[in-house]
Amino acid sequence: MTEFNWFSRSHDTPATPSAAASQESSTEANAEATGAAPASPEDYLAWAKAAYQNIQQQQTATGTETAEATAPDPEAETPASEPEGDKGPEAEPAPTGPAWLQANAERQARLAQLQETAIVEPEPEPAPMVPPTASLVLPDVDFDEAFLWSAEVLAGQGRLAEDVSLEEITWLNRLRQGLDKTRRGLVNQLKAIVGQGPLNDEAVMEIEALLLQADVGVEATDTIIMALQQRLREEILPPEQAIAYLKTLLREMLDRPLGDAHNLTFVPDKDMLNVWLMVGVNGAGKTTTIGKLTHIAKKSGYNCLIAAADTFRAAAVEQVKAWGARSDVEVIANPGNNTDPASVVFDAITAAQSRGTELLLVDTAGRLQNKKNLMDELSKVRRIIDKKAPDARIEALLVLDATLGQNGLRQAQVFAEAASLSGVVLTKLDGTAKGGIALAVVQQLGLPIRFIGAGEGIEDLRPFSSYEFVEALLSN
Ligand SMILES: Nc1nc2c(ncn2[C@@H]2O[C@H](COP(=O)(O)OP(=O)(O)OP(=O)(O)O)[C@@H](O)[C@H]2O)c(=O)[nH]1
Ligand SMILES: [Mg+2]
Repeated sequence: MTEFNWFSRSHDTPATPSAAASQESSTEANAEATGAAPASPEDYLAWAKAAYQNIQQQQTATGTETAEATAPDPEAETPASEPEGDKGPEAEPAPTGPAWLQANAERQARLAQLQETAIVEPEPEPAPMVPPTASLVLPDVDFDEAFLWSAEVLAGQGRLAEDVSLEEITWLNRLRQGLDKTRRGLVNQLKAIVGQGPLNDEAVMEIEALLLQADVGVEATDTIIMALQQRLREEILPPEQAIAYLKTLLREMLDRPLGDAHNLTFVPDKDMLNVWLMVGVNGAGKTTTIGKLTHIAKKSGYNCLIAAADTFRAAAVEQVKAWGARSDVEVIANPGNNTDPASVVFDAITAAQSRGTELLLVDTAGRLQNKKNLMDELSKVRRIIDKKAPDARIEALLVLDATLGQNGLRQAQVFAEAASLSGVVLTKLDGTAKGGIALAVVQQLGLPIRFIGAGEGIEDLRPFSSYEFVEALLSN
């Protein structure tokens, strides 16, 4: 099997022109309906069962290998045929026979075993040290409502049941959980309002309030309401259909900055240098995002390097080095106080060019957009990259803390000018964030969202998919 690319979330097709490849995979990842999507609820259920069975088998298979995912192994490359990547130490011996049938019995047995031990040995064991890679330990998966929901979202995008991993399922659940509060507030009330047919003034005001509360922002809210009004004037839609229309509308808005379906997925090109410059205000999640991106990139077979260009705080270099170590990726830093970040970037590009690095991630110091000297420093970093790596594919990503809501957006324009932004990473969607901020971002900044973070763990970052996001935001 070809290598699983976690950026495109598909298996790499070797020797395909990259433009065509990304076009194709993007259609698959984002299209609202593809030929392959199941047609009926029964088909969805069958799909979910097949995916579940497959995941159980994957887990059983990796359980038999000596699991060493938590110990850094500088020699080991993730095997190309193993899309799962890191696995927690699964101490259970592999059972024989179909995993699907055995899963429940096994879980019961394990539970009984645990209970037994608790009686025999009432003294609580000292809690084991949780290793920093604890989030890599994959939990047992239940065939429950959450699984079914995730399966439906993946199937709805035309994904193949045998291609789906537990990580994707758990990630979708986490995203949905993060948007839980927003969704509860939105869906039922929206349904109640739009289900009444053409929107009267009162209804418009109610929807407006709902969207503004969800951080959608004034501009995007206006756009949504106008479109909804227009549609509901043409035809009275039952609530379910009105919500379905709203979903399409939101997806279109989220994908609009991408233009004519061009470059829907954000995949670093192989066999050439890609430089990703991460910028944003203090504490937005730049360094953490770099750690998570490195993890995805390594798992997808990229040759990576990190530039520690946050020379503002000594601890910043240590922090990014710790992240690098977790994925076994080298960090180029310049020891010494107050070194020029641009010179670190220069050194890192030199190193990247001589080593055939494919993805160079540049960590920068957090800065406020109103600090002119710091913004000038950022412009200089960007200029150095453009000059020193003219043949590289350069992306500048603004890392935005989603919990800041509209306040977070004020910074963007200045960053856009200093760093020539090409996209946004939305972090902390697991917390108090209201998901509507994603719509405000694309509407007000005109920039596509490229990744979303929902947690502090190494696995808690995913390429943005408007389909998944809108489902997590609006489905029951
Ligand atoms: N809950 C949650 N916390 C996050 C997420 N991303 C980052 N964080 C946390 O946010 C805090 C700041 O993250 P950093 O990565 O250090 O932020 P930064 O932008 O590099 O900060 P500076 O270098 O100081 O500008 C840390 O405690 C992270 O663990 C996320 O998606 N969810
Ligand atoms: Mg940082």
